[in-house]
Amino acid sequence: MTEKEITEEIRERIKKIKEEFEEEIKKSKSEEDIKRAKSKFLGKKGLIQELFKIIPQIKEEEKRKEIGKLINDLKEYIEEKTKYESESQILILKDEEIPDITLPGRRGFLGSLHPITITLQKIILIFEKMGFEVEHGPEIEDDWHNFTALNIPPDHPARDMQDTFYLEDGRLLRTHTSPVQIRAMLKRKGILPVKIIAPGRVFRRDFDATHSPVFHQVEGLFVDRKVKMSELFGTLDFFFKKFFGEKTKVRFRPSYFPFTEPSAEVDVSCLCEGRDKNCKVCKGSGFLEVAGCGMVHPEVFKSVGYENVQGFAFGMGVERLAMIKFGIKDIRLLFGENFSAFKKRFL
Ligand code: 2NL
Repeated sequence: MTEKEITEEIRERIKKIKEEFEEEIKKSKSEEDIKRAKSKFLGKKGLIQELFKIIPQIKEEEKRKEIGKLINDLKEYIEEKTKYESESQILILKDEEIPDITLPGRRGFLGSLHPITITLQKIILIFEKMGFEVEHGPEIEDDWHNFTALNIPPDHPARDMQDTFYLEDGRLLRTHTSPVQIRAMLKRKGILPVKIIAPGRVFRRDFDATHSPVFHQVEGLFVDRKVKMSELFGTLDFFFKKFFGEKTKVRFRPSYFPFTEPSAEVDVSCLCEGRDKNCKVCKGSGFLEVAGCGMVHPEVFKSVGYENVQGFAFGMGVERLAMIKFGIKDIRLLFGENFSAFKKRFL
């Protein structure tokens, strides 16, 4: 063989080996396949090493350099390519893993607001339109803000361990949002009018079909130089007509709370309008109790240092309003783990 023939043959072999390598890579389906290809070509007894062994057969210096460079280039190419391929293995899917892109897409799940959130937002919006400001306060309270300032004496049953969650240090989880209003009056230092609502989470040791240990309340407070009880009645009448519908009748019954005098319970007319004597919602009475209210007790004003003022206050349970509005009979449906079943039925 002449020198020329030898170099031509080596060139041909380099080309073949490159083609063989490309074929091998194409067929590779796993990291293992690529490793095998790498050692076949780059290993100690690999095809590239075999090529290098031929070089001394070439006598001509120029040709030797040229062929050496060709083999080196191929070696570098195979090194780069196998490195790249094994790094991109993660993108190589087995046949059974290849997704069927002709399938129609799955419908996404839509989020929705919890009925308590919907109810709270509705209550807040109505009062905001009447000019009430929203106040928030701590859920962990002290005895003074939650009870004493509200004219609830130390021996009052509301303070009983059976009703209140106490912390080891004597503090407690607020049993109503009244302490928020006490704090708001203190913060305002007597600047009038005070026209606020306090929505929020409250806690009581009570759990059955109509009671949850964690529930929500909205309380309201209006304080000015002169405030009449008719303004209280008008405010709540307006609110419940907006909340349940303009046809709703609102009625007030005398009642008792330590923090208001006089005090009243608030009833709204049932959807059955009293015509269904067997109505399960109002039990045939035609009315549902939805709130408590009254004129702020002078002792409460004394606790916060307010003089020569009058005021009204009210409180309502958000879960109760939501249960009436959505027709939910068991409060546990609102907090249970099976909330999706609840949504299917009520939302
Ligand atoms: C109910 C009764 C009520 C109040 C809450 C209140 C707050 C202050 C002063 C006076 Cl700072 N009163 N709040 C008054 C009457 C009734 O709630 O049945 N709630 C669910």
